[in-house]
Amino acid sequence: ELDDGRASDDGYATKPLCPLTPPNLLGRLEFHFNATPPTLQQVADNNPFIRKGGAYHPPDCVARYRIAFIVPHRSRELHLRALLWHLHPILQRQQLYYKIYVVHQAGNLAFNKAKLMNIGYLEAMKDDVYDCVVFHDVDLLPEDDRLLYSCIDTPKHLSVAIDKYGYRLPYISLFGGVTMLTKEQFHDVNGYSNMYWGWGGEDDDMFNRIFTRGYTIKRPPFHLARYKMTFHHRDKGNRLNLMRYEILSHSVKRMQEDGLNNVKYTITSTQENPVYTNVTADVGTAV
Ligand code: UD2
Ligand code: MN
Repeated sequence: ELDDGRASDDGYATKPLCPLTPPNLLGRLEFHFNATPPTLQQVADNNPFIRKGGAYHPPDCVARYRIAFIVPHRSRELHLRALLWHLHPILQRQQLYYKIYVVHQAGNLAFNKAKLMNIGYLEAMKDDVYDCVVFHDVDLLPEDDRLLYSCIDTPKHLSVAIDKYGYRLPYISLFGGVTMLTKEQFHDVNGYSNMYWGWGGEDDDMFNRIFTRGYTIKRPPFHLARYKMTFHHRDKGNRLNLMRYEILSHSVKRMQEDGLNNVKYTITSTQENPVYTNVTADVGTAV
């Protein structure tokens, strides 16, 4: 541990900066998962250079970014195994300094994805020093490793073309799925709203926050920003939120007091597993 809280100095004094274009990318990836994706043990065996808790620091160069991956999660174990199996090799080829935090909602009451993302961010920042954060749906698998998980000067929407939506962007202000912000940008918008219980609205709320703060969203080109969504039905405990438009209509007025600065939760457990860190949180219930 270094003075500034970094988990590793990753050879800053002796190694060159990693190249802008990683040298060992494969391009378009052919894959499909059957009913049983690889086990966590198989993921670990397939990724011998992953550190405890699902972290990686490129051995030969200094990564340009330090990235916390936040995956909101509850009872999608098979999706999680597929994601970890698929994502770890890509991120290593991209020469990123990263760690994967799976934020698991305790109990079986209404799901609050946005709150889990705020919690994951705050807990990750206690764990190490990061430049930016990726929020990643557990069921989205990138189809091309030239789609770089690199942070840029504006918030970035990565899941532009998803198979489930016919590889088209459903609407122009969509900011769900896989997104990426710098630490500064995320603080500037006060993180996500904590008020969305059940399915929907929290991503559009984030779009409003970003827009209000004067950012424009960047999207990588369609032929690279492709994802497969693992098949699923709507989860139990994540019913369509019928209040979402009502809450959304006040999103900008609320943003200074609803977000990162007022998120209330209790951490039930934090576990550094071999290929990911699991943070289980009690997020409470709608009041
Ligand atoms: C869309 C958005 C998603 C989110 C959601 C509305 C895209 C591509 N995705 O996803 O980002 O805004 O609509 O809330 O635009 N989850 C669990 N367990 C649960 C419920 C949810 O793990 O019981 C997590 C998991 O990471 C999942 C994510 O929440 O991928 C989004 O839920 P979804 O997959 O049911 O919703 P979907 O596909 O409509
Ligand atoms: Mn989904």
